[in-house]
Amino acid sequence: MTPKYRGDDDDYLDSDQERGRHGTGRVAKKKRPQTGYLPTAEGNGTVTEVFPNQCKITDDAGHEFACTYRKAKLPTTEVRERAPVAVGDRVRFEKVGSRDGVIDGVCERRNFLARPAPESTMRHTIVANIDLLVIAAAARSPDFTPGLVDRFLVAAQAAGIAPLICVTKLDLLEEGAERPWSLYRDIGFTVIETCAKTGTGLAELRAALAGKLATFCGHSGVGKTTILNALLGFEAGKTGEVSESTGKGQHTTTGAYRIPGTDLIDTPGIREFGILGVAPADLRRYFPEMVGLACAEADCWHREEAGCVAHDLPRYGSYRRMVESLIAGEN
Ligand SMILES: Nc1nc2c(ncn2[C@@H]2O[C@H](COP(=O)(O)OP(=O)(O)OP(=O)(O)O)[C@@H](O)[C@H]2O)c(=O)[nH]1
Ligand SMILES: [Mg+2]
Ligand SMILES: [Zn+2]
Repeated sequence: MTPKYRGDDDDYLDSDQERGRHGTGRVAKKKRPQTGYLPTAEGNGTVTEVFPNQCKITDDAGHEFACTYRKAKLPTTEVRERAPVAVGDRVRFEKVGSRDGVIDGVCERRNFLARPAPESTMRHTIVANIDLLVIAAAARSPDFTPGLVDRFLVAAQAAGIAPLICVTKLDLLEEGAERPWSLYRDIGFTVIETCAKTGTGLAELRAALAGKLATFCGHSGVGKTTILNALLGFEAGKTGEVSESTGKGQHTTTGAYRIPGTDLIDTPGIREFGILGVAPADLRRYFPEMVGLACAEADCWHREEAGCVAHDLPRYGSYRRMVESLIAGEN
C-alpha cells in the first residue's frame, strides 16, 4: 500500500499541497447528477481504509486486498468527492492476484456522513453505511466543546444515522464540577460517561455498540483511539498525548479505518465540521427541543420573529449560529 500521509494537520487532504491544488472557497454549488451506483447485491467487498490513490478492501471471506480504481466506471456525484470511495462503502472489485485488486463499481449508500473538505470545493465523505455515530467529547483535556457535538448531532440526524454521545476522561473531572453534557440527555440523546483508564462506562458503551457498525468521531485528543483500544482489549491504533502548550490533541490518527475483524471505525480528530446538505429551514428539525414549540408564528425559524419562544433554550446560541451560517451559504 502507499504510505499514509503523516502530516500534523487534520488529515492528508487538509495539507497545504491539496489546498493549493484545489483553491479555497465553499463547496461547489454547481450540481452534477449523481449516477452510476450499483445495487448493493452486486458488491463483493467492503472498504476498510482509504489512501490517496488506493484503498483497502475486505472481501466476503475476510481477505484483505489493496485496490486501485477503474475511474471511468465509478459513480459521478453532485459535488466532487475527495476520494472515489469512503470507509464502509460496499464495492465491486476484480481481484488481481491474491492481495491486489481494481474497484470497478460502488454500491448505493444506505447513508453517509460527509463534510466540506477543508479549504476546498470537494466533499469529504468520512464514512458510509454505518449504524451508529459515536460522538466522543472529553470531560476535560481538551474541555467539552458543545459546538462540535451539536454539529455532529445535526449531521447524523440529517443523514439518518443514530447518534450517541460518549463523554471521555471522566477521571479528569473534578468532584462536583458541572456536567454540561447532561443537557443532551435531557433533550433525549443517549449520553454515556466513560473513562478508558478506570473502565467506567465501558460495559454500557459495549452494550450500546453491540451488533452495530459504529464510527467514533470528535476533536483530536479526546481519546477516541484509547477507548476503542480499551473496548477491544488490544492496541488497535496508536494514541498520542494532548499537547501541554495548546491543550489540544496532535492528530495521532491520520485517516478513517475500520479496525480489522470488528464493527468499529476510528477516525482522525477534526477541528471543525461543516454541515452539508441541510436546508436552513430544516435545521430546527434536528434540534428536538425546538420541535412543537408554541411560537407565535406557526412556521417560526426561531430567528427574529415576534413571539418566538426558542431564545431561552440552552442550545439556542448554537442553533442560531448554525442557521445564520447556512442562510449565508456557508456551512
Ligand atoms: N486521564 C485520561 N486520559 C485519557 C483517557 N482516554 C484517553 N486519554 C489520553 O488522551 C490522549 C489522547 O488520546 P487518543 O486516544 O490518542 O485521542 P484521539 O481522540 O484518538 O486523538 P486523534 O487520533 O488525534 O484524533 C492520550 O494521551 C490518552 O492517554 C482517559 O480516560 N483518562
Ligand atoms: Mg486517534
Ligand atoms: Zn420560534
